This record gives sequence, C-alpha cells and structure tokens, in this order.
Amino acid sequence: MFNLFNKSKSNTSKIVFLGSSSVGKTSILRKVNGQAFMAGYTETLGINYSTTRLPQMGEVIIKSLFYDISGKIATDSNKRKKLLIDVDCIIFVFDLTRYESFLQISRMINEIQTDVLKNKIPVVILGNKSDLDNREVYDNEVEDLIKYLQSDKNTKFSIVEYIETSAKTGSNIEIFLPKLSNLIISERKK
Ligand SMILES: Nc1nc2c(ncn2[C@@H]2O[C@H](COP(=O)(O)OP(=O)(O)OP(=O)(O)O)[C@@H](O)[C@H]2O)c(=O)[nH]1
Ligand SMILES: [Mg+2]
Repeated sequence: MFNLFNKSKSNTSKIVFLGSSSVGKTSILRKVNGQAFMAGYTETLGINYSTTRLPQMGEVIIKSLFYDISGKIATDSNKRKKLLIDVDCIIFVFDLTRYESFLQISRMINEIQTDVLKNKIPVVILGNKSDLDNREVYDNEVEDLIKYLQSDKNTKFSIVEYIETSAKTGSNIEIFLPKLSNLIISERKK
C-alpha cells in the first residue's frame, strides 16, 4: 500500500459533522454506513462515533473516524472547540428547507475560522433533504457563501466543496464519499 501517512499523523482521518438539530447528520451517516433511512426523528445525545473505510483511490486506503455531533453541541462554540482539535475535515450540514439552518452553518464557519483551527483543512458543505419541494435556501445564496470563503485571504479552509444530498433517497451520497477521499488524500500530500 502506498503510504501517505507520515509518522507524525495518525493513519485515521478525523471527520466531524456539524450542523443544527434535525438537518440530517445522523441520517447521512446511516446511509454512508449502508443502514436504512428512518423517517422518525431521534435526537443524537452527545456524540456518536463510527469508523468507515472511504472509497479506495488507486492504492490508497483511507480509514475515517466520523464524529456525529448533536445539533445542540455543534451550536455551542465552547463545546465544539474541544471537538475540533486535530480535525482533518469538517462536513457542515444544513437543511435546504430551513433557512435558519443555513444561517447557523454560516455563523459556525465564521467562528471556527477566526478562533479554532490552527491548520488549513478541507471542508464539505452538504445541503441536505434535496428530495423535498419546500426549499428555503437557493443556489445563489450558497454560491455567495462559497465565493466569500474562497476569496478570504485568511481562510483556514484549503478547499470548499458543496454537494446537495438526500439521506432519504441516497441522492449524491455516492458522489460525496469519493470526493471526501480525494480531499483527504490531496491534503495529506501537502
Ligand atoms: N425528507 C428527508 N428527510 C430527512 C433527510 N435527512 C434526514 N431527514 C429527516 O430529518 C429528521 C432529522 O434527521 P437526523 O438525521 O436525526 O438529524 P440530525 O442532524 O442528526 O439531528 P440531531 O441529532 O438532533 O443533531 C428525521 O426525521 C429524518 O428522517 C432527507 O434527506 N430527506
Ligand atoms: Mg443526529
């Protein structure tokens, strides 16, 4: 196996899901882990951890430890700070049908950029629940956020990817995983 992981770095990537309550973080991870979609809402209490092997890229195998953090902890900046130590990638999730959830990740992004991250990391923004019709967040608003992040000279984000997903239908979940592998590999090569 081609070894991208030098000794100073763990060979497992820490990937943290952040977003307000009920945006679908747990549902997306269930889909990633091949579990069935559940229509009922069960609030995550604290943090759930799951390990997954991301899609293999060439000869590189990436193990990842996902942190599925409850919306209540994710939106508490002091608690969140501790969980972001040594993070390799952050997945910000909002609900396309709830504008407030988009504002929430915008706020989080600003706070995390200014006072938490030491090194540059790649991030993925997921607009979830694309199967629903009652959208409150439109493409131009997401584009504006991404443009703003890409033009910020002091940014702590090396790459920003945006994907619309549905944990219910599974739409774009297959696209999201290899993208995540590529982001982590390109960061490790630096
Ligand atoms: N229609 C639709 N419903 C979804 C989707 N993803 C999640 N849901 C529903 O949204 C609700 C909340 O989903 P969760 O995955 O528990 O949300 P969460 O972000 O983990 O919430 P917390 O644990 O409280 O932070 C549940 O009722 C899910 O069935 C989706 O893509 N489409
Ligand atoms: Mg949850």
